[in-house]
Amino acid sequence: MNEYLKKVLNETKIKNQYEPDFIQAVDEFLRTIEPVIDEHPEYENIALLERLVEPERLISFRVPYVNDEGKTIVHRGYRVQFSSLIGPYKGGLRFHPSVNQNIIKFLGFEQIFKNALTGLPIGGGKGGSDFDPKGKSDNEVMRFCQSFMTELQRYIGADVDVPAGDIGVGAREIGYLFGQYKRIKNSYEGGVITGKGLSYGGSLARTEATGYGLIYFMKEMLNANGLELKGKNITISGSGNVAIYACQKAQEYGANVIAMSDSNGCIYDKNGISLDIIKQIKEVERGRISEYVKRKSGAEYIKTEGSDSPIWEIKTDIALPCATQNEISLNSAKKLAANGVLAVGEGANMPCTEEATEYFLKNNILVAPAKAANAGGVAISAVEMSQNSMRYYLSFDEVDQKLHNIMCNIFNSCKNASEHYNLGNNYVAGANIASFIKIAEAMKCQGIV
Ligand code: NDP
Ligand code: 2IT
Repeated sequence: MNEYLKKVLNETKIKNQYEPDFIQAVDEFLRTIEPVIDEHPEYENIALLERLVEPERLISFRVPYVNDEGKTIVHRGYRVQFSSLIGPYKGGLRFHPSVNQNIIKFLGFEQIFKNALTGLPIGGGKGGSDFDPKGKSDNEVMRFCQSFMTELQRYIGADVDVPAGDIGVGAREIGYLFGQYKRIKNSYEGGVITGKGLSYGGSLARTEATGYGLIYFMKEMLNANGLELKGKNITISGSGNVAIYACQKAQEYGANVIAMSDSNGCIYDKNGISLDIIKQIKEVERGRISEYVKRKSGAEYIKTEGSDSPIWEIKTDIALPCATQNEISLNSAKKLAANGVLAVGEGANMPCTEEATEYFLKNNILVAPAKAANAGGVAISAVEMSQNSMRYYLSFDEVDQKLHNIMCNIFNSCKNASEHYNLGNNYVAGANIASFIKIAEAMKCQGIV
């Protein structure tokens, strides 16, 4: 490895020793941009990489709320404002018990490059809390969101930092967060948050965007490699926002989605998942996926035991991890490969461990990397922001068409970058290189800041 890269990576490991996921994200990134660093020895003198891995700002705050029993509960809130190089900080909020500084920083780091790939003017940020909306009443979720926003509002704004949803933050939470922001500011600033409801400033097709975008990217990637989506068996982990709309678009394109999951287990339905049942369980009832087998004959439920999800043991052509980070271990990667998987599409952020990604690439399994493949959500968030600025709405088809173009452009950027550096169809490296070139150029232009 190039000496400068080695030095930055070592420093990152020392400075952030309690943040393994952040180190993993930086490690994977730095390894792949080596050919660009080799061409630019001048970057070392301006500490370009040292600045890149250090967030512009990291905010941590107390979030107290009163639960339905009258007890006061205290959570921790975060916002990392990683990079404002090419636009206001932009990225989702995650509410999940596993959230800590490490998780928020890895997500914020990834977001810089994902957002750059969209070609739209958005910087990188991320936030969230260790609050778990699961099992809470609507009133509890509302009180928590109001408390969270009462602090967060000091740091955000349509031209400053624009949050959105992520795990545990969907339409309900965004509504409560926006309502409280507006109440405090006494001003309707639609562009301060995205993923808003359609009745108060949201964009058509934002709900679908990440999942649809993943499938648009996958289709381009398969076609470029002489394969097609139609008729393929697909397994999709998770059954939240990304998983559901990936399933919908895959089915529209004639693929057969045979399995989905949640954190407790997976369902295997070889005749094809009935998405209406999944939507009813997950979007309406907020229930567990195990319910599915009670409503659909011929389907099987397999409980998760241990750390690996059983979904990766099912034979499939295409695997779409759409739940969470590091959900595909080396062990799961080997099982997928042994069962003949052709392609992996990362709907979640960093869902494959570094060893798993390496294993796939070594075994000629195509990988659609998260930064590129799941960028459709944030891209349409940016399109929501522009509609809010224009005080105008685009139709569903107009937004969907933009999404499709953006995902095709992103695929081409990854492909061109990997081909330019003789990396074949390593789109993991392609995505990192294409976005890094853009970010590095902006850093050079803006001086030492
Ligand atoms: P949701 O909260 O809607 O759904 C999350 C799904 O993943 C649920 O099925 C959940 O199961 C499962 N899951 C979450 N954490 C774990 C875990 N630790 N182990 C196993 N399963 C888990 O979130 P989204 O669909 O919005 O997000 C899914 C992924 O996609 C995340 O990695 C997110 O960062 C990424 N992403 C989201 C975008 C968006 O626009 N929403 C955009 C780009 C990426 P359970 O209900 O049991 O917890
Ligand atoms: O990871 C992501 O890109 C998101 N959760 C969406 C971010 C956004 O601002 O829409």
